[in-house]
Amino acid sequence: MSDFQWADPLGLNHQLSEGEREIRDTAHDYCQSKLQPRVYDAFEQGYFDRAIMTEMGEAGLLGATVSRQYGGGGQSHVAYGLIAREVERVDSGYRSAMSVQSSLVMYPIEAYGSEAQKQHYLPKLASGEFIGGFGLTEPLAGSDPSSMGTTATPVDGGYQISGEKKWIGNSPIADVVVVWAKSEAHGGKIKGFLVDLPAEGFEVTEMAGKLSLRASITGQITMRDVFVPEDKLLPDASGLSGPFGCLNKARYGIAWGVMGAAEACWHRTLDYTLGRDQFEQPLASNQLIQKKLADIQTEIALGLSAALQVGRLLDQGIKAPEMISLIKRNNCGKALEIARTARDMHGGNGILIEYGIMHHLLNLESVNTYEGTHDVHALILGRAQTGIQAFK
Ligand code: TGC
Ligand code: FAD
Repeated sequence: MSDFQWADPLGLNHQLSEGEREIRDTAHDYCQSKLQPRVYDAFEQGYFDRAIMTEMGEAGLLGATVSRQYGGGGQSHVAYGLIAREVERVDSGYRSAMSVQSSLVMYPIEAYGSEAQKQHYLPKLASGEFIGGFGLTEPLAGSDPSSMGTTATPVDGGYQISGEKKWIGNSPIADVVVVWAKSEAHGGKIKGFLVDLPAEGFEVTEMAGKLSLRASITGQITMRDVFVPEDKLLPDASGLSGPFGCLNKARYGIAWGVMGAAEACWHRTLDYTLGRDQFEQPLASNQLIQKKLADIQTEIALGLSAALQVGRLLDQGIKAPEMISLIKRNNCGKALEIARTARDMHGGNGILIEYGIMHHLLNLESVNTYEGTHDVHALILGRAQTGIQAFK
């Protein structure tokens, strides 16, 4: 008898530790029982339920890799990836909220923060009592964050920050935003500042009109002379490697997450094509349909294996951002193609939200773009091969 399992063709399950399976199952149960029932309304109405963050905190899904000493999960990178996969199986917007909190807010505080900052923020972020945002992108600085215009000017007791940030996940409901700014007191180097909200001069407008990631909340920020005390500067981050260090973690999680969205599309499509007859036979009995199912299965199995491999290397302390670019780019691009194919295989029903495909397709357009676009990651990989910088 073959050990082959169609839903886990390369035996990912056998590669996981007992603890990793446990956190995966906890995440799966929470996501299917609590998130899945509310996602279609949330997507249609463009609504993020703030209670989700406290629920995720209670389930131990926030700050999975952050030390237990500060309220985090003390888990492996693989465990974090498994959580992302389960959350994104429901919706990329919910995974975004989790990723921003875990990788883009908790991680920099743990990696670059003072002891007092860690003790003050991390337990509250882990429980979901606090919500965090990460402000790097600006209206005029997207793929090229080095061209940011936001500045921090030294004043008595701290800094005054001025500038604009665009596309900042969680920011309209955030208690703290990690703002990246060029600091005059540090020779114009990029530094990270913890801005507690509300703050005078700090305005957030919820971005309207998104046809993607509608179940997450995104803001545009204007800062005019926002005072940030000295003890809110992240002491151990300097230059672009500060924000990029956070992006490494988030991009890695996304590589797992999008495979969850792709798996959801795959499983629904398999059920649909087995259950729907055309020309007096199930759609699934056609060679063209089976080929598409085999292609989807193959890409997901390869994408998950690659994510697992990178996760294990990260757990061993290997630092290779290019590896992360490779899996972020590949898995996002493949997940997007899979969602498009799955939508097509559902015929007209594929555009109806209750068939559970179209929101993934629309979401994955954003996921393919944020955290470094598909092409920007190609340029990172091209530079690593050729030694030639092709960005400019
Ligand atoms: P470059 O010259 O390559 O590097 C400047 C400095 O940064 C260091 N560095 C890294 N450090 C750690 N990890 C990485 N991945 C790093 N990449 C670069 C580098 O060593 C250097 O350090 P130093 O000390 O020598 O100064 O910088 P560049 O300006 O040429 O950058 C090029 C490029 C295109 C690779 C980069 O700018 C890039 O990745 N652009 C994409 C921007 C991006 O990803 N933005 C994400 C915004 S946040 C977001 O989208 C959140 S959505 C989350 C969600 O909802 O899930
Ligand atoms: P641009 O940089 O203007 O790129 C436009 C196009 O040009 C792309 O196809 C790109 O690949 C291409 N391009 C750019 N440069 C080159 C080049 N040198 N060579 C070839 N092609 C090039 N940012 C945050 O800081 N925090 C967040 O929480 C956050 N959340 C987000 C949530 C959503 C829903 C979205 C859509 C974005 C979010 N972002 C966030 C911003 C995101 O990271 C940027 O959108 C992304 O980095 C791309 O920047 P841009 O949109 O300005 O596109």
